[in-house]
Amino acid sequence: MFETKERFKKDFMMRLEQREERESLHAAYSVLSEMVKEWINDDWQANKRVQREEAHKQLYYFSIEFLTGRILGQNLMNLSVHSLVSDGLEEMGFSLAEIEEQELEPGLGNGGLGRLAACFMDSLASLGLPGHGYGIRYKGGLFTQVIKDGYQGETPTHWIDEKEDWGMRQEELAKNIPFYGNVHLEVQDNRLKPVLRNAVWVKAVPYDMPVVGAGGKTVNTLRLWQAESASYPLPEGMEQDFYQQAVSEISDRLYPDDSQQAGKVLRLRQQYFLCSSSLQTILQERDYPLSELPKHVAIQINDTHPALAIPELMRLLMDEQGMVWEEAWEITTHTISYTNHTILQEAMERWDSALLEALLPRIYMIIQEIDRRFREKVLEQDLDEAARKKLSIIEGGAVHMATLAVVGSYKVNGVARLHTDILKMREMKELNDYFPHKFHNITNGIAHRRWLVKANPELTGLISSAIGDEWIREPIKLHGLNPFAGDPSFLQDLQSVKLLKKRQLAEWIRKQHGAVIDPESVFDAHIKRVHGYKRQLMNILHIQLLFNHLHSDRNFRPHPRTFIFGGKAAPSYHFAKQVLKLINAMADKVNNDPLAKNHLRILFIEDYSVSKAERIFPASDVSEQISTASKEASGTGNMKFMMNGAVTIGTYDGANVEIVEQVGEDNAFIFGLSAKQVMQFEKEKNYFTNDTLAHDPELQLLMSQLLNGELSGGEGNVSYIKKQLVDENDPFFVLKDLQPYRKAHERLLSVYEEPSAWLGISAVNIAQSGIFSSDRTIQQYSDHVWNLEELTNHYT
Ligand code: CR6
Repeated sequence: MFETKERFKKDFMMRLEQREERESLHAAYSVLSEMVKEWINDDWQANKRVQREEAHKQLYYFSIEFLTGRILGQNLMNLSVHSLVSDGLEEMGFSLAEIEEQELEPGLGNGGLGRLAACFMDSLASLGLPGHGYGIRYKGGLFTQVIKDGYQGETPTHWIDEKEDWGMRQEELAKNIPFYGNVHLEVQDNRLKPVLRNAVWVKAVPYDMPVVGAGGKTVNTLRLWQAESASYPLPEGMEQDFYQQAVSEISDRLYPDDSQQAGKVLRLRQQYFLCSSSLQTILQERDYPLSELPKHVAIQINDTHPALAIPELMRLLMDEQGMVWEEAWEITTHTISYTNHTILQEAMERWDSALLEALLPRIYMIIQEIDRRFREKVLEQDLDEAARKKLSIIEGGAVHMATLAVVGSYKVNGVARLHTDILKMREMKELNDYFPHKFHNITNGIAHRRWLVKANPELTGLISSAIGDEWIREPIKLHGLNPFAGDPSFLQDLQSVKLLKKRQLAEWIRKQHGAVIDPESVFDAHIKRVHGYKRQLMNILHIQLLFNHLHSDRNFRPHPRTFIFGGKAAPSYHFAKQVLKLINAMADKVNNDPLAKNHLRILFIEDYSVSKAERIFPASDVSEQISTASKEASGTGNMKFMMNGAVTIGTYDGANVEIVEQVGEDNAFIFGLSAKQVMQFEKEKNYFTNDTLAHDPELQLLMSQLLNGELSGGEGNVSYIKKQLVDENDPFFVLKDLQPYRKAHERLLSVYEEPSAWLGISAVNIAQSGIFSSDRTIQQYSDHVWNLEELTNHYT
């Protein structure tokens, strides 16, 4: 049905005419997605058969989040029929872009971690590797952000339209998961066996989504579990209503916390629900002896959220399959590997032992035994008390999930070189000393197909006209663009493309938000979750410095800039919510100030999401990557900007370090404290905000403007900001880095005034961005961790 344009048009029309509401865009979406599903399905079934018959080793990526974004357009692109469909629809009077907008966006992730998982799914399939995702089918994705009077409000997001869902319910593959109960030792088959009595059972029903790789040949599966009532008797005294409510809660909504551990029992239920259902499936689907599991299966746990996979696999191998501890441990620790995504203490998962024990009594017993055995080994070494503590899984009444994850995995990786070094040298030093061969780095990457080819077809066309289109298959070949950084005619075209993308964004903003922005101004974007360490506060305070400067110095009339912000704050994170309010209050003030508005504009984009990101990255000139050095494990937005030719202003943090290594210091604007300096201050506790303010009247003025409520529409609106900056001595070094940040902006603007220099920098950024494709990342995981084999004949 997609073989030729004419065939497609005929088929599409025929199906549309059978629909009741055939005039509506939604009907068009429904028909088109139905056609794509049918088209994919044959290959999907064939893939499943081939992967089974050829006995390929399978990777399963366990993640509590998969932030896929919209799916239809992505599939059309990977099936190589996007332009055929787009042209065909246009001839029939439809716009594919409008049809794509009909799709409810699955927001099954908070930010970078969930989006990374989605990029990995795309790269696995596109490289022809058998890798599948296991996650949860939350009914409510991340909340919808509603800004009212400058404050963030949250409303639930329901993304599932049962009729149009890309996920296919697989009733017959449902699994049952036990919670609570008590463990009894009983004699069964002549041996003592732990049996869980009086448990509460929950049914897990999988919804399978096809993941189509580029070229359309490889189709993997993203399996999302939904919680439902099981047909088991309820424990004594439990009411049916109460039970049903508790069950439906499990897959009801995504936790909205980014880099903050919630510590709630519901979250733990979600984690176990995911691990148990996925592992049960993997073990049941196999047709090889269990002892060979590591040869056939690799399981990657995305941060510690699925770390219960370790004791759960032990449980299944011992209690259900009758293995002894040693053999089960050998298999587990050769099957599971772990990626760490943060060193922020508040994000490190530590579960209260009593809570874990009550919810998962058998699992807790197994964790205790893992801990006991590991302690015994550690005792054989000559270590001091502090080091031993760091090597304990259960410590201080809590289960330390990162320690469990390291002990139970065969490989542990950080997500950018600096982050991995910090893990090895500081956060997990003792573990790294104990297991020197486990730790390694694999720097994150992004799906260039979505973030460049799909999001920016105009730039894609320009690149291909210069160097051919092989780079789409092999993004490292973007290097071929380097000589064009000095080619005036290419740079002029690059400028035209950027201007076009800026115009498109401006037009969309006018329609959606009613705001007017000038495409000739510098588009400077800071889009990501709102968090103390990401320092949106520093950005907005810098704008106030500029505002003050404009009003005090007649000669200061800089090139117009539009500062674009987008991002959500966790609903209970008061500080971040005040920063958000501050941004909106500043926007009101600056955009309405007769003098300032000719030079500065502030735009807050409400309800930032993947689809909005797809519009902002291509239209940005400047990429704000200004986290406190050492705090951002990697960042991936930084890579999306770079690939679209935006220039980084940032700190030496996360993957920024490697971006600058790629482009050279002349092609990025780096400022501020290094990770080493930050960690030194933290260790010595010898940084004092007042020292920074003492000799700086500009900062003093700024602080008084901030603290008296002038910037935020009221003093009460900055109470948490004040607490952090003043009472807590500015832990993210916002004031300390503010003047260096301002100077970096000055340098940046002076280069921007010289178009050929600026565009040359932009071109180098694109040319050097290929290494940040997640294809490279996935190839590294495959080579160094999973040991997968490419499926035969995946490209034809
Ligand atoms: N918040 C890191 O903070 C990284 C992503 C993906 C994060 C971010 O720097 O790019 O993971 N960490 O590796 C966690 O979610 C724990 C993130 O998205």
